[in-house]
Amino acid sequence: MWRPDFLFGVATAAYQIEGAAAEAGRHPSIWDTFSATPGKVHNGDTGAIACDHFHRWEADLQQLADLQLDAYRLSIAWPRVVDERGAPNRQGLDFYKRLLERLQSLGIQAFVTLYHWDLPQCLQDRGGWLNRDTAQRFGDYASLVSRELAGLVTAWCTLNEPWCSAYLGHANGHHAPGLKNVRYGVEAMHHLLLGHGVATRALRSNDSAPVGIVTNVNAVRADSQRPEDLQAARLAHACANSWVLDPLLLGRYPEELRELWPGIEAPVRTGDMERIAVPLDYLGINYYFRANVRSDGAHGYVERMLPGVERTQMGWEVYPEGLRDLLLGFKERYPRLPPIYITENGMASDDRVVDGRVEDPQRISYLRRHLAAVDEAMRQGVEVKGYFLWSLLDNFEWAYGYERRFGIVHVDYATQQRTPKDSALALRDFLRQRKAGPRAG
Ligand code: IFM
Repeated sequence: MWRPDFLFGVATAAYQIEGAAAEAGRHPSIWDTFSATPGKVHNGDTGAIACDHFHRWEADLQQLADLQLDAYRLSIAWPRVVDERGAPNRQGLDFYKRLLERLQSLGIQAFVTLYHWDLPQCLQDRGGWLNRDTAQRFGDYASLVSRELAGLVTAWCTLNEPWCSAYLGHANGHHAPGLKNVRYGVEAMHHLLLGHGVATRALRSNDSAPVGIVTNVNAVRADSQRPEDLQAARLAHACANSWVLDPLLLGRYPEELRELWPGIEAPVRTGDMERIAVPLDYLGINYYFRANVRSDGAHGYVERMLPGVERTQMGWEVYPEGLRDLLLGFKERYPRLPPIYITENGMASDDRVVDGRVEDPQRISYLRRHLAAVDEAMRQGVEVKGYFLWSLLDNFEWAYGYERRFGIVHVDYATQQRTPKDSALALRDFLRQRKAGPRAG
């Protein structure tokens, strides 16, 4: 059922696993500041140690090989490779160089994200993503790492989930830097997307690896067939999906944003939209759940939890068909849709080690059902080239700290002991079979 060149991988992000927050010249990011602020992260957790991957990376990469994975999606920590004056930090660059060389020698393809939310605090002090200049600084950073790491990367990704950086970080304050103003969210989004355009050009001038961007998408359900709830669902879809995809693939922001946030406009200057809509070599799609929405009685929408549906530890509805439907919808809406990778999909559960084993049957079933949804979309003509499970390891789940466990490998944070969960073993067996022969997978 899966073409031999279809990639199966897992994903992680620097701040969520590396730890070593103040080692080897790394300086603080907005997430160090935010997580150290009382009340921002569950239990006061921070990424200071996380999975200690900075010191344990060799064993963690061996784990990827043991699980028979084709590819690994990781991110580079900007404040680890560039110092506070913008100069290269050799120790940080060497860390990633060694890591990528090891992946290459293991035969594992590297998908490298430049920005998975850890903006250097020193740039935040100058306005962060509200300052247009940050897009240029992002381009400088992209230029440096692509010069240094050229030839070691299978595919570059500029930004991970700009929606989360913009909205959760600047409009509702749930994420770093913790600002709460929709106008800021709209401005930050524009500068993030501009940064994507600037970085894409820099990456392409130094390396021939494909360049893309990763966006999170949600399926949306209207709570009823009442016109106001249907309208609410239309606005929710525009906010969750089209806000990022329209500028990238159509070169304009969706009209619905004006209905949702009257009087708020992105700070677009001449030439910006052309830069943002630079052709992509691939699009990364992160999918987790469906949201059920109804009218808020004004011009917005609110979420109402649907009763009686399957949920994960995050409280997110499990709805695999949503992934298929979104992919088919994107194919229809965007004539310039590039090939797609599912760059994240997975679930959190309250996993525990019992007698050396972690049973996580819901995750195995989740994985199977979402892969079936991807397969269906492919059969109906969507070009999907790979699937990355979130995540290799249990890790720092942002505002939820370490309580939510997304890994297929369990981490005991007191001892840093890793235990592959049943889902990891099931995936390994599936991939082993697939590699064994054409009739197997
Ligand atoms: O942990 C995050 C990841 O950093 C970005 N995408 C969603 C995941 C689960 O919430």
